Amino acid sequence: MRFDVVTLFPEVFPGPLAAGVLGRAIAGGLIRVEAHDLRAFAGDKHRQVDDIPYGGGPGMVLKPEPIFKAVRQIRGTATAPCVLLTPQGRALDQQLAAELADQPRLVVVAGRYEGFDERVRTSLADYEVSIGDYILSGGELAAMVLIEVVARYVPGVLGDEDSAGSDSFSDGLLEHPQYTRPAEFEGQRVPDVLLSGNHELIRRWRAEAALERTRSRRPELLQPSRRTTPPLSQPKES
Ligand code: 6GU
Repeated sequence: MRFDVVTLFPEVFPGPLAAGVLGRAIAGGLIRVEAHDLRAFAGDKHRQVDDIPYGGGPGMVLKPEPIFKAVRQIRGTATAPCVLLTPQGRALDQQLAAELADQPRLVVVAGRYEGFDERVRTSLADYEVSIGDYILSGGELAAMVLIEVVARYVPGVLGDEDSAGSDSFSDGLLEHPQYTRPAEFEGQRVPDVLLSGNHELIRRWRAEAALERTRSRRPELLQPSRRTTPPLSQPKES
């Protein structure tokens, strides 16, 4: 899968995406991340990509022309949905990530300043995505988060270890507690059941612990309307 990122700060990519699981997927050619400098698509010699808002007000707005030009030129004759990263977008979750991972290619646009000219939203973006209810100064970190979450659904990106689908949210619940050696640390013992060797009891204890943790910390995840998260281990074609 290929991600083309349109940004005013192409130098920050791939950044942390080059580490760990995703770094291996990039090195192995399974995932490709290309950053494109929005300023290179500006029409004038001052390479201006923003302008003052009609109607007045503080801050600058990203002009439509450079963004339309960038996305069209990057796409070429290929079809690749355009994902706009903004705090007004649809909240990113595993469900949306799995949907985006069905695409062989995405053009991801990271904004800055007070935001995009509305026509970028209405006539260019196929998806508008937010990574949470807080404000970042720009979409670059959000783009990295989106790329990582989506790439984990691409077959082969996760090794067998990780793809077991036992992560938080693989079943829409928070993860159960985990322990490793020693069996006692500073007076705190590992629950006996985990040392018992009884795999059926362990499975039941973990299921109950995951449910209880979700109930106490994130009860909204148990709403029937939200229990639609596809497992990470779900087989997918191509
Ligand atoms: Cl996608 N962009 C910015 N600037 N802030 C955000 C965000 C995106 N998602 C949450 N906060």
